[in-house]
Amino acid sequence: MAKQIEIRVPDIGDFEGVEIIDVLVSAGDKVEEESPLITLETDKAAMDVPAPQAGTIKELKVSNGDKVSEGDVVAILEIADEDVAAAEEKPEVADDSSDDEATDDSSGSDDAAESGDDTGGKTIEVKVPDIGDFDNVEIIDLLVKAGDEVEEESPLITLETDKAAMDVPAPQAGTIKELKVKTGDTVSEGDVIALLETKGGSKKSKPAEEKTEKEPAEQEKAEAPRQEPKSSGTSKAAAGSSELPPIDEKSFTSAHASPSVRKFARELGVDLGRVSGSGVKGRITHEDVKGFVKSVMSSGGVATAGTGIPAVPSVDFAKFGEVETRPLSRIKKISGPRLQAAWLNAPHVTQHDDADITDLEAMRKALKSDAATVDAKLTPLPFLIKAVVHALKEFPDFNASLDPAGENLVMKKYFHIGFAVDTPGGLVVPVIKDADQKDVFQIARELAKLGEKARENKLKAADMQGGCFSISSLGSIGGKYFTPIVNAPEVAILGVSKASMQPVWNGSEFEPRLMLPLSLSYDHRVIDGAAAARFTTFLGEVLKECRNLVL
Ligand code: CAO
Repeated sequence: MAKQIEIRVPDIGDFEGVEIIDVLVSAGDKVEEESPLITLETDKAAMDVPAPQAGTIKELKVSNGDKVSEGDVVAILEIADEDVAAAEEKPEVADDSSDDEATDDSSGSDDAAESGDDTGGKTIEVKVPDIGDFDNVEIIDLLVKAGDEVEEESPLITLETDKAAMDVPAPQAGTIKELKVKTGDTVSEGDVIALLETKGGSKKSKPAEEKTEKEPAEQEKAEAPRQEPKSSGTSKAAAGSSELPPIDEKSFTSAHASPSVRKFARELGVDLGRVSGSGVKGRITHEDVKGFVKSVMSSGGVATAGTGIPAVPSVDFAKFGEVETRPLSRIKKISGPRLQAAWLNAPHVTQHDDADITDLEAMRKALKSDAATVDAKLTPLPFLIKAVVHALKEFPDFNASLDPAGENLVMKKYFHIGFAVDTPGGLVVPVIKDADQKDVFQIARELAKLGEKARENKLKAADMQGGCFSISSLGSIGGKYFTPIVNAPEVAILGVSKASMQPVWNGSEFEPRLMLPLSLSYDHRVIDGAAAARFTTFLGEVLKECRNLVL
């Protein structure tokens, strides 16, 4: 008889309340055993929760953005009669396959200690898979420790090349016996990173063994010809992908994406190297892949949607004089693609204006000693954050984001304001959460705390998430007006330059007033020019009045 089972979040290490960044199936979908169902993302890595058996999704219990922990139910799976029977027979199937494994042992695989006894406890070496042409790649994160239980495809370590970060997943489910590497080590293809004791009686021990020998990147390559959609053109995806640019294996391999996203991209024939990631740390999500296909299709099959732009010609600078090559900082490598994605996806316009902050400056100076007693440094920025919150309440479209399909505006009812911090490693944007519920002193203290963490490279992912609107203040440095890049998927950003005394006509004479240059960049898909001019005018009035900016 058909049976229904609950699919739960497996052991995901020490993580609690992990965000679901992708729901990969819908109710009614048929899934195979091990098909990825949802993608979770911690501040360290993304991981998929796979289907424990083949069946049909009866009900999804979670949606994008939900937070889950080990044991939480994510879906109800209905298993057909024949699959129930097959599942009950599984131990015998595994027994049968052990013979094959024993045979495989003699094939020269150095994946270790494979006795052919599938009662469990085989220890195999987990090696760095094919990572393209990269050698001596740095390990930036260890995601497991000795003793941890891991599922097949769980990420074990994160490597970072000069192009992207990528995870090395577990080739099979099991227990980490020993880690052979540590953060900061450099590794190349074939290096052993861990010893894994595989789970006994594995339901798919034979395929898993194959995977051990062919790590994911290599496997993807092996699958590529089969999945390249050029010839058949029968499925919708295949028909579309015949117009997509061909996959460049090197850039595909080095793209920052989870195994399920890689598989999905292969199926559609999408070159991940051309897709900009909107996930944490620039990770490419399923939505990014879909968005890429959509943009290519809607532009007549030519990859002109920002990701397929012609390359800048490469120049041998050494021909013209002495040069030195310096690697980009880690922050720049991560923020660069995000800035580029924002610049290319959002049609930017910048509205400039001046705000009269003469009275605000007098008030700020008067409050400075009060601020010092509560350990806060009162610069103009906390007042600007309060003023922006007023403007966002008046113009809610500025406190919104376009949904991935570009058809709806997601209106946010909270006021989390990001602020750009210039650090030795590059630009980061921590977020002041619930700025509407804090007074300027609290905001000033938080700005100082987050600014210090940023400069010491100690910001956590959570410190930089959830922003609705950003402010980039160059006021302490100098200059007048600039065109900040919208921190997409936010729809607007306020650039602030250095205030200076200006002669302002008051109707009868010129008066010296302290004027603050404002530059509001906005995503013209969401914000019209008139709305932007209203926003900056309103902001200017709030700053000039300045009465409501303390509490
Ligand atoms: N006009 C005139 N003076 C200003 C000012 C403005 N718009 N903004 C700040 N100042 C003054 C402050 O009042 C302070 O002077 P006092 O000590 O006399 O009061 C001085 O400049 C230094 O301020 P600060 O830099 O310590 O503090 P802040 O709140 O203005 O800025 C922070 C904090 C984190 C935003 C800043 O340190 C920073 O990193 N700015 C750069 C942001 C950036 O790089 N943006 C570009 C992004 S796009 O590449």
